[in-house]
Amino acid sequence: MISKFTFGTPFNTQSVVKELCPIDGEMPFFEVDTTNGISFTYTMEKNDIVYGLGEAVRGINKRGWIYESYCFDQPFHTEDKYSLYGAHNFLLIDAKEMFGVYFDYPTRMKFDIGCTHTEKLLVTAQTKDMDVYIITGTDKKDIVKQFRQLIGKSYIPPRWAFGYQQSRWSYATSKEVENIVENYQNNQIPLDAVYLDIDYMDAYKDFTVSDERFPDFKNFVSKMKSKGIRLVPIIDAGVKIEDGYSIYEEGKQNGYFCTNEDGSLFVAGVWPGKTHFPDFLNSDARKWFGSKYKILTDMGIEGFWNDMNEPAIFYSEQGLNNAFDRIKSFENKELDVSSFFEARDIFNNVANSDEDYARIYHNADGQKVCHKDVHNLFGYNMTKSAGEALDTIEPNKRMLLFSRSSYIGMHRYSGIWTGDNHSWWSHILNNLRMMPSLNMCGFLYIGADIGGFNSHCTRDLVLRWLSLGIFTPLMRNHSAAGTRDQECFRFENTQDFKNIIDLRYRLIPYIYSEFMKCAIDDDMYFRPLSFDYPTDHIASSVEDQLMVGESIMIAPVYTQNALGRYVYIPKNMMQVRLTDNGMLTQSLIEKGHHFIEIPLNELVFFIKDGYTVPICKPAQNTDLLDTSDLEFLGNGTEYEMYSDDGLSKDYNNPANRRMIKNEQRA
Ligand code: MIG
Repeated sequence: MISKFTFGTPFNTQSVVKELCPIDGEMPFFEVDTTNGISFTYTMEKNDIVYGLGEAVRGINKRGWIYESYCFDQPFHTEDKYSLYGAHNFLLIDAKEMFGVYFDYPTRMKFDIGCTHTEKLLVTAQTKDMDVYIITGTDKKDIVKQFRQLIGKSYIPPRWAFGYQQSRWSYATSKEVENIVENYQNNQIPLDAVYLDIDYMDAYKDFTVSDERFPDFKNFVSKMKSKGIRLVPIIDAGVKIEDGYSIYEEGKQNGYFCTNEDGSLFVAGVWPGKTHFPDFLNSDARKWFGSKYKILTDMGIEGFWNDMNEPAIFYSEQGLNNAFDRIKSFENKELDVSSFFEARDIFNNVANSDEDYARIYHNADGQKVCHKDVHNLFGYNMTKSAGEALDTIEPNKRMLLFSRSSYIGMHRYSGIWTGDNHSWWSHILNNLRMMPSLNMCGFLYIGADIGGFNSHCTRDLVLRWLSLGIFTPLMRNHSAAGTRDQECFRFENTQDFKNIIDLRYRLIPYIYSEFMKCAIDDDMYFRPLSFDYPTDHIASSVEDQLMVGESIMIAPVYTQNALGRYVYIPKNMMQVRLTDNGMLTQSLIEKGHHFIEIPLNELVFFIKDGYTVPICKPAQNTDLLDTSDLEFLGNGTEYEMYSDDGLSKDYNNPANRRMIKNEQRA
């Protein structure tokens, strides 16, 4: 059951799709105080678990830290951070009386989950204009399903987006892209897509392609496609200010850009230099910006990633002027330690500043709103602009789309990637832990930068990270400029990489089928163990294993130089091992704790007793995958298989779902 409570006059975020009548009465579970902004207090028992918050640092159980919903370009995903790029205000409290709660509030919100006071869950905001939904149900899966029905169906990508994808900031010429593809193909490592980061553009101008570095782009796109490779260009939020650049001219003429309070256009420094931000809270501006994606789809492009849409601001004109004024006041003065640090921080604090977010204004279809009051909706609406446009441009064809910044509601238009992580071992674990909480919030097409974005990677890190990555719907290796090359063919013995990525392709019948069933039925593809084994209190505290689809449990290695790892088996399972010669073996493993040896060139996962996983033969790309000739892992006798053409949108056709028999068993 879902009950809605309305406080003040909420801004319509359009994150929910069901109109509920607000209840005029006291909110259950929480003590509400509206004397200063708003605060909600819930008292937790010692063993209560708090799930949720989507994209965030730290554990699956969010207890013991403060989190803040405030979309932020955060390149250091360390434990001391409060926010990343998304704002996902859903919590699931696993207590004697279990419930879910969603705070539909478009700007900064704080969740102190037993940090200040061990037993208090304290949610606060500076203003009280919001809708709050309380969800009760029979169990955790049921509560999440009800929430997912409230917020609407998840975005579904084309099937080729389940293939392995290679990215880097940046492949700056068509030659470089060809070289990447050739190396993958020569090493027979499967590959479906190559990403174009900001250097494909002409001077970082959205919807342009550099003629010099990518001559005859349309032909190049089709040449790559004939090799089974899709190119996926990046789109940034800021539009370069440049006379004669049509996007800039049109936006200016029609009033489609964000302004300052006095109506003059807000200027932000980002990659192209000085830019304006399209006013994504304005439906005309959204429609206009979205229509520009056609420039690239007309050249054969079938997928995009939207970046810098928190929005990230390196500097604003005013912010920069203020910084120069302030730094001048330090000149020729004798600085003590604290004023030295103050001076040093002046320029650090110019980027993504609250002052700038307070300077920006939107015309939300006639309503003038300050950006700081709706900050978390910007990336969401940029991506909505793209998603709605792509649906118009190609009504019968799925397009790949994912975004960096997000808010609940955006899951109906696209997926997300989890931003600028590091080539750190701990970030394999971060990757794993964010997946189920994102699924709770409707984001199903998700993944992290495999191998790590910032910092130099190592061969073993990339291999271990891939061993988790083969289970994430978005499986993309991406890295930052200036870091060590991390494409699979750069390392010794590429066969080890091939074996792991081949396994991903072998698993696509299962991964795709499970993803589609979860999208259609509003279920979670990734689940904490406690969702499947609710009465097992050890399973409830496992933070480094996950359920993947209905049959699989994963327990990836995330420490360097490890012989293997401890795995908790909550019930008897089949242990599946990819051996160093690329073969799969399976054997029964009993309930309990096990140390499992997993050499670097092997991979282990588990299948629930009585369940089945359909697999096929690997192929160089998804277009070449033959999914008609299936084999089966696990000891179940049948499997509910979803399959379709992977491209059209007839998801609910009952012919797509059928029971198939595990021939080896039945
Ligand atoms: O300021 O486009 O998260 O994936 O490679 C950095 C360059 C801008 C941030 C994205 C990252 C991308 C990078 N971008």
